[in-house]
Amino acid sequence: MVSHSGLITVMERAVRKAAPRLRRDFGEVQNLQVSRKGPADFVSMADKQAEETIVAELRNARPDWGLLVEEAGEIKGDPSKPRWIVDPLDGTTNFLHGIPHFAISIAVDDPVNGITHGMVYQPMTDEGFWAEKGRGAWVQGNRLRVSSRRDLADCIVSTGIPFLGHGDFTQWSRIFGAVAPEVAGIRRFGSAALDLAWVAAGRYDAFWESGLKPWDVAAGYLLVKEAGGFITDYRGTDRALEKGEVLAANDLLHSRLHKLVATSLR
Ligand code: 2AM
Ligand code: CA
Repeated sequence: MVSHSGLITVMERAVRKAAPRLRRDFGEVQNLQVSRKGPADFVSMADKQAEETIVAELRNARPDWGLLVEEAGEIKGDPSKPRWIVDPLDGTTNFLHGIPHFAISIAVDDPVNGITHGMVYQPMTDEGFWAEKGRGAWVQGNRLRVSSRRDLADCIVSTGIPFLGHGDFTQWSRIFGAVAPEVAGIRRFGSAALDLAWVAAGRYDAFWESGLKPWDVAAGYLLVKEAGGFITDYRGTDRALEKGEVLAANDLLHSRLHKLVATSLR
């Protein structure tokens, strides 16, 4: 088992505190599927509860740090200190539909060094993917490494499809039109944080999505990098996080996919 810094311990404690309640609420959501009103209000409560638990735990550990959180927005802290970036429930739509594919995402954003720590925790499988800048990416004590597939024809590529009128569907479908005929499969599982963690774990060979928020991407961004992958925006620059536009892949495939993406958007 690899040793990690105290910050990873703090993040782990926060996700483990929020997870049992999320699991219980998820069980309840499955019962509510048949009710006429549906579980929407209940899920937004579950989301808020998880956020409150996580924020309380992180603030308690580092009282002077700021936070950027999906529901509560920006909570100011000492600007010379790092801040937490938190998504208490990534994959809310899955949760709402009783689909057990969602995660908690927490990252540390340092004013000088950028994202230095990241954790994506999947409550239903009890998998905690974490990374520390310069110290690798890990899950359950095992080092993560992006896949070594080099033929697009063998690859599974994950994506996020623009939904409910958000995002640029024309752009997405152009990229899809260029990538889909070349690869073994495309997946849309609905949690960007887990998509990135799974690229880091070599389960997916690549991932693309735009219109993402910092809390969807921050932890997964570091996981991919520390697992030896490449993560850029669609132009191939290092601004994926700021732009919320992500092309992530193993080191052997990124430039080939980037060419396909660039050509399709020309
Ligand atoms: P969320 O679950 O925290 O909202 C995947 O496309 C990303 O978009 C997810 O990380 C998800 O984060 C966000 N998202 C928001 N609304 C969505 C929807 N209706 N369907 C799919 N993803 C959605
Ligand atoms: Ca999210």
